[in-house]
Parts: sequence; C-alpha cells; structure tokens
Amino acid sequence: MSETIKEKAARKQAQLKKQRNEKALFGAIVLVVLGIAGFLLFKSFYKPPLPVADNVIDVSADMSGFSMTEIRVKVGQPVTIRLRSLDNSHHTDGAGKHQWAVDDFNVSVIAPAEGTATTTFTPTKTGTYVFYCDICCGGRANPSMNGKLIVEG
Ligand SMILES: [Cu+2]
Repeated sequence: MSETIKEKAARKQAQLKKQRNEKALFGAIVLVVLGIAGFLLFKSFYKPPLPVADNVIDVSADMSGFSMTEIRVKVGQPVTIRLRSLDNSHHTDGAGKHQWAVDDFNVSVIAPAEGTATTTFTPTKTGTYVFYCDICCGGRANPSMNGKLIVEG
C-alpha cells in the first residue's frame, strides 16, 4: 500500500517536472517569436535620420524677422538649413511657428514654437533668390520675414 503511494508520488513528481519543462520551452518559444516580431517592427518603422549636408546653416526666426537676411551658398553643393523658432506657442500669429522657404528650389521647412527643423537641398542654379516665412505677420508680404539666398558659382 505504502509502495503504491510512493510510486504515485514519483509519477506525480515526474509529471510536474515534465510540465515545468514544457512551460519553459513554451516561454522560450514565445520570447523568440516576440524577439523576431519586435525586430521586424523596428525594421519597418525605423526611419534613418534625415541626411545632413556638410554645410549646415543655422537660421533663427522670431516675430521681428530672420537672424540673417542674406545667405550665401555654392551651386551644386548640398546645404542644410537648420531653422529655429525663438517664439513660444502663445503667439497668436502662427502659434510661434516660422517657415523658411525658397520657391525656386522647392524648399520649405517649418520650425515649431521654440524648436528647430531642418531641410537639406542642393541649389541647382546660380543667382539671387528670395527666402521667406509665410506664416506670421502678414505672411511673405512682411518685409522683415524674408531675405536673400545668393547662390554662387
Ligand atoms: Cu515667421
């Protein structure tokens, strides 16, 4: 009688051990699957940072205008404009955002209130072009919110 109980206990023990092993295996498989899923998700959602040219020009803007009214660049050489807005979001006019745009090169970047945004482009022709902000203070008609982009050969 006592032998049967012992055997029963041993069988039960073996069963438990088997269950534990199966649980561990299942856990390992779940981890592997989650790892692969995570990797694939990361791969499909990860966007490499925007390209930045060797030539980075920092421009800041607030309600009184751009920090520079003349920017000189070389034709055919990529340039990154890093635009910073110095205004906070409480501004009723444009909520503190400012833009830097040049129609001739199809370039436009908008910096959020008290933040920066960059755009990289390559000027393809020499000449003098207008950059402007069309968000605040009456838009691009405002004489203070524009300047000259001079592309040199
Ligand atoms: Cu502006």
